[in-house]
Amino acid sequence: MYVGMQGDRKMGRAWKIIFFSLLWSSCLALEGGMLTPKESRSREIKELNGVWKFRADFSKTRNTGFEQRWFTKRLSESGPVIDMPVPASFNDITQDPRLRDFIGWVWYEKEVWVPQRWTAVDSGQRVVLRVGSAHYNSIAWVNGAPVTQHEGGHLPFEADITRLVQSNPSQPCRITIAVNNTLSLHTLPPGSIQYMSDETKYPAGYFVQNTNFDFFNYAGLHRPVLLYTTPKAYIDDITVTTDFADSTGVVNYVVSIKGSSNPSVTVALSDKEGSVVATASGPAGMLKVVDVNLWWPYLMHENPGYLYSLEVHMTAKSGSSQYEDYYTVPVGIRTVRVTSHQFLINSKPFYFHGVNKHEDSDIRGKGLDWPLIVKDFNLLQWLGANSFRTSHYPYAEEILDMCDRLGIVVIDECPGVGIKDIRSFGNESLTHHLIVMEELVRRDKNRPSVVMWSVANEPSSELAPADYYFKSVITRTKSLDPTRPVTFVSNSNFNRDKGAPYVDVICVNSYFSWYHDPGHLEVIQIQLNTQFEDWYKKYQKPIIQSEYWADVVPGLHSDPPMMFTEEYQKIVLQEYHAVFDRKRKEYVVGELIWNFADFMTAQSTTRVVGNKKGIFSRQRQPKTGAFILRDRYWKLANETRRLAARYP
Ligand code: BDP
Repeated sequence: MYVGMQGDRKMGRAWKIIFFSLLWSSCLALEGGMLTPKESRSREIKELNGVWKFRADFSKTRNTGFEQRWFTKRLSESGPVIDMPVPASFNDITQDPRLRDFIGWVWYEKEVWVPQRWTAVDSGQRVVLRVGSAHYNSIAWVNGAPVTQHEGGHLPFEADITRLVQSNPSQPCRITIAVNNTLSLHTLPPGSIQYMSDETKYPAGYFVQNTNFDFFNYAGLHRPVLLYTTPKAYIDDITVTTDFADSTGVVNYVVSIKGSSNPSVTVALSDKEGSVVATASGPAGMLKVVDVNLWWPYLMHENPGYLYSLEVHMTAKSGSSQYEDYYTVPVGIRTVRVTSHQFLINSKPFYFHGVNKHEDSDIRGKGLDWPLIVKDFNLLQWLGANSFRTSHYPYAEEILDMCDRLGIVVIDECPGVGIKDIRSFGNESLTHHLIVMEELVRRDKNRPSVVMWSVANEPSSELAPADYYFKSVITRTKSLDPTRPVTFVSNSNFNRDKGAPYVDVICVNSYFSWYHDPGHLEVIQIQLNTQFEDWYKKYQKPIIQSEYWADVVPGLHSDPPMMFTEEYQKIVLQEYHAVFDRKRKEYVVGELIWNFADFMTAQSTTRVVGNKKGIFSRQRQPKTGAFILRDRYWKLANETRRLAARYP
């Protein structure tokens, strides 16, 4: 139940009518592709980033915007608006604590001129509105007409707005997007609204949002919003899978076209220098690449992240019109395979030495920010990290583009974090989870950097319904993408975990001497050893230590070491690493520190302005742990490379 969506008694029905009339179109959403918008000879982009008009609906019901139909006119005519940057979370932009902690509908608006060459009725163009991510539930209008609804942050959605922009070319186009950050038991991540009805303690109508995850529920238009064009008959989706044998690479492709029943398709694969190395025609086929340059992870090869370019060219006739569309997808030729004790990339053992991250920074919250993105990749490379997990939701396409190019290996996680309540294991949640996995695979399926899907983080996987739930989500994910292993990240007991039988790789989080036996550094080795042995004996699957570590407040010192101090972090790392070094010779295939950088959380007695487990501060300055890891990761990289050279 969303705040502002409570049903007739409390909230009125205005928004519901809009929502259900949009349901049909949202059901169809997954029929199409979700190619990253790109300019080409046939496509143009107009970015709508910058300052938007913004209004939070502070009314008690949070429903006034729908009752008064704010989308039908300029937002400023509905009442006071403020400036809001896009992309950004709205929470940390103003000095208003009510906005930082706001739950309910917020309204964004931008007016934009659409070029005449796009709006002319005979332009032969489609105009598409694309939102990179809006957290959580969003409805978009163009010139007052509803165009799309999307549930879930972190993944893109779009709407064909051709008719609307063509019907009114002499006016700027008004884009209104309402976003609601309320989480329910059936959203991903789940959450719940708790009404505090005791008026001796709380103001009338007081409520809070409860969640079971450890990061601030930032909200707003988090990623770029843009308009792009395609011809009326267009390339809707491309799926690429790759393989190789000896020195010959294989690229299998499938292209789907919309807007024409008899298109003709040709594809050309070029190398980094732009020379065409293979061509084919038809909507599906196979390309062979002699003397292939494989896509290798960072530090595993002197030329990591090698990308070919697959240019797809479509021509189609519809009536008397001729359409032509071009789209280029980067292709990294590589394979991924899992054995009982190894994770193989291009048939060589790969060891994940990396981090878990968050999309999080001062002021921007979860808003996409290029300086931050490039800084983070510089830090990852400095650290010698070859991988990260997108804890705990899909990251921006812009970030994954960098991973593809630099060879940073990604475990791509969906927003299935905090699935704790048994009511979040029913059909409604499962159906939504399956849709989210489909959206995620559809978006990221062609990325060489993505080597594994993670369907959840630390769910209550010991509960009885977890068996059917995870069996369904994992089986479905594998059927969507048979080329990649699937996992979820567990902190359950190895014997009682109901989801583990279905995963390809065991990912396990543990915080020995922190959440368990706090202050007792001497228990780490024995407990970690037991953890690995237990899981391996039961499942004979490779294991990744997907989280470990401790909060550190830089500048705090204590010897003998005490929790939170610089000295404590060193010993935690030493103790964990001693066990990793023994077990990586057997079946442990990776270690991902929690976390790359300090990050914001909800306020609580255990969080001092956020979670302090970063090896970098939130401002990206290194703590002592970063230097220790740096030494280790570069050594591990050398070993992985040496081992790869020896491996057949
Ligand atoms: C783990 C969670 C992660 C938390 C971390 C912590 O997976 O999201 O931030 O604990 O408490 O259990 O620091």
